Amino acid sequence: MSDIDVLKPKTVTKPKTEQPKLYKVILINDDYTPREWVVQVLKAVFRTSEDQAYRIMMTAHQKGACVVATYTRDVAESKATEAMDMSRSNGFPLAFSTEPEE
Ligand code: TYC
Repeated sequence: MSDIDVLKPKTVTKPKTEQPKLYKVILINDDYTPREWVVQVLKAVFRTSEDQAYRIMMTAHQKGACVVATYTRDVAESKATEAMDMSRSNGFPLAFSTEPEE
């Protein structure tokens, strides 16, 4: 056995698994959806408290849009779709978009 073999490390370090990219779900303001409906949808789909939902809704109302939360791509897209489908079924044009985090 050469000296080199004796010095070989006995453990192999596995490369760390990459963190999945996160996507923001963004609530978009409009002039038609009632504030109460926005709050209900945020609570039901995004599991926010009443307080958080009210603040997110008011931020979108005043600034035009507000980040609701971040998720993996599939979860972000399905929550945005679920929230919009619920709103359409009830006659409201409430919109959400998704975009990757920087
Ligand atoms: N602007 C709406 C109203 O005055 C309420 C609202 C808030 C709608 C936030 C959408 O993302 C929204 N009735």
